Amino acid sequence: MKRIVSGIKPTGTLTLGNYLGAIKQFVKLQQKMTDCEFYLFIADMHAITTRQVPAELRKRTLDIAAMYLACGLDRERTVLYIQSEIPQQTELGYILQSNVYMGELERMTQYKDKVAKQETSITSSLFTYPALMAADIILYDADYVPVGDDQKQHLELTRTIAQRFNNYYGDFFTVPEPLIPEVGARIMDLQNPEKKMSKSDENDKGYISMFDDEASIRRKIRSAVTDSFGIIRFDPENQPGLANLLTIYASCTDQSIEEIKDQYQDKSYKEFKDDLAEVVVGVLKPIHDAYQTIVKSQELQDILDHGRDIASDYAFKKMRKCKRKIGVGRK
Ligand code: ATP
Ligand code: LTN
Repeated sequence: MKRIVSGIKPTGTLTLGNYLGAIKQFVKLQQKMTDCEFYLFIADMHAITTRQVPAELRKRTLDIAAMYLACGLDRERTVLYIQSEIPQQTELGYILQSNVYMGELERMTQYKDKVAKQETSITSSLFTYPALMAADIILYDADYVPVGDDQKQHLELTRTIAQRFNNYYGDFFTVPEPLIPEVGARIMDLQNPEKKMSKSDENDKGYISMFDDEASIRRKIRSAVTDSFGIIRFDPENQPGLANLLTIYASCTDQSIEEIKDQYQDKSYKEFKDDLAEVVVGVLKPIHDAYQTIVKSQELQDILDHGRDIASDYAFKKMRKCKRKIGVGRK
């Protein structure tokens, strides 16, 4: 059986970008790829690469677990777990640090962007992050990894690391393939459509949180930056704000951008935005309602216990073999 693995960091709030770029794809893939197993986790060890408040981190970890389920993942076919509860993931992350070069890590744009934003107090784990991410994936011999566009480079490095390990020690890890959605892989900031919608942004007008109430969603869409052309067309270069809104519409409704463009050809931006707000509220409200029940439930705890046990079992066996391969410890 093929295995799909992906994770989300519990930093900041989940955004519409995380939903359309990642979680919605997981749900769609589950419907399409009925012969695959899904290993989905909350990447709390990645979250601490930047300073977190412990109580908030713990709360957000559960929030994300509940959100995964509220979005409609099939509970029977999902192994849902928390990264820190599988210590072999971190252990392999350390081993993989010895299979990746400084120059490769220095080229990672996510790292470079974060350094540019933060400038001081850059932790060494933020730098070595891609080794841990590679471990998250190859420990389980993932065949496919569904992610948004921003993770493409990390996935390429994961493949390089797996191949390098296999070349030196003999075939051992499956080399994974990324799965990046055609529409919705890069949802942009509503106030600055040149940069991706990010949950760690200080300006909350730029992103729609999955926890936003209806009024905030409507307000944020109404005040999203567009342009002065006044014509509804898909032109990311000259009308990036509008192109982003069209992408959000298409991704939420599973319609093509072409269809939506035709539908709104003679309409004003205001009419389009009002309808888009309804579409987004229509998607997020039922998820939010489901989340509120799930987050408090014992079932969530049981699912996470079960996920930890299944993932642990695989991780334990794979790591034992891995250590034998590389010659650490006694045989
Ligand atoms: P940050 O913005 O704080 O760096 P993040 O949202 O990029 O965090 P994660 O929460 O780990 O980091 O991302 C989870 C998944 O959501 C990844 O697959 C990522 O590619 C996807 N994703 C994140 N932002 C967007 C976006 N704006 N558009 C599409 N997909 C996104
Ligand atoms: N690095 C990713 C989150 C992440 C991930 C993973 C995604 C950590 N481990 C494994 C897919 C597979 C990010 O910053 N968005």
